[in-house]
Amino acid sequence: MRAVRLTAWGRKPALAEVERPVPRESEVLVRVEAAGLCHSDIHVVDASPGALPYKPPFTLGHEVAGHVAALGPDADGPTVGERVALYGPWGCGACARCAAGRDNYCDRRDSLGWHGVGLGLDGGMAEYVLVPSARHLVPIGDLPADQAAPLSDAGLTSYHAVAGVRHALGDGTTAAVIGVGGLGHLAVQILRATTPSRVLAVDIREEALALAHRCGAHFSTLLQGNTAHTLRAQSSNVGADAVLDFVGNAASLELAVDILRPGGELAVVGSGGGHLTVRKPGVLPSGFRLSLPFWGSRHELVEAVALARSGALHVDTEQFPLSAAAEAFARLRQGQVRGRAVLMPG
Ligand code: FEH
Ligand code: ZN
Ligand code: ZN
Repeated sequence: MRAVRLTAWGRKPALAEVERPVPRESEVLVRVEAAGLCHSDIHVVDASPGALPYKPPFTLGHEVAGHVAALGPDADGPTVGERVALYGPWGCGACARCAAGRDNYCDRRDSLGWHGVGLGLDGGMAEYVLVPSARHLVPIGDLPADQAAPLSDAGLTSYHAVAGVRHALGDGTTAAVIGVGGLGHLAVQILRATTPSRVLAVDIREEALALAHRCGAHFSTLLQGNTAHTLRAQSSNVGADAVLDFVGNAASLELAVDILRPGGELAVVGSGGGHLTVRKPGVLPSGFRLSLPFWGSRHELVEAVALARSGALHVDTEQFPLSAAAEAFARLRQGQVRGRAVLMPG
């Protein structure tokens, strides 16, 4: 079968012919219908030797949807032909967090040598992917594959970030989303669908503001010198009850703490290299809580899929055949992808 492989650190990912895996024991073989590209894939491809615990070669792709092609003799649950999204942050499978479907916070995450499917283990940018257990599969029904695949990371990560601050988002509250890209445009929709909050959106690109508007944001603005003042005015002059920062650089974090209401929630999702200094007394809003959400739980993926099937969550995607993987990576690197780039192995 064809697969997009990272063969060694420092090499470009390349399409190669590898053997189609055979499921053993509780494993499940999934025929891939779609695999999304994520900025984390660029970080993986660009990593210097030793920076990540992974050992190439392996197949990339951690946002995956398809249908069950074959089952190992001990696999139970899905049937051949059933359409599924892959829950991607595979943990050790044995700790309390994994047992609760929260592999994203596996107690052994740091000693595994991988971070999930396509992240140190063979992933879904291929015709088939081998899944170690049926517990990593979430039924998607007739959801189009280009929609389902990005839900498994972009959708799930956004859903998890919103879920972590939802307790602060009752009637009459305001939520701010900084960065309306592959994840942020989903967060706007998830906030609209699951909270009564007024949703504000910020980005540095005009076209992202148009996307925020299409996704249901009540107000959107470019990041400029007076943006904090503008956003405060849009939140009854008290500040936002929750800020979701999908950028995480110095400018976005500065804006986040400027617009956060005392006692509010700040979720930093983006890994843009910014930092916050915690000091009391200091300039940070009193009583605020900070979260650093990573990916999400299996149950949250079930909920994100349900939202998408109800029509409340739509992913902007650009589709590429598997043979155009190099072009898709290049476009992602140049910031030229609209929404999420998705490989369709066909
Ligand atoms: C995966 C592994 C390591 C860092 C970040 C990621 C994300 O793409 C998952 O949300
Ligand atoms: Zn990712
Ligand atoms: Zn675990």
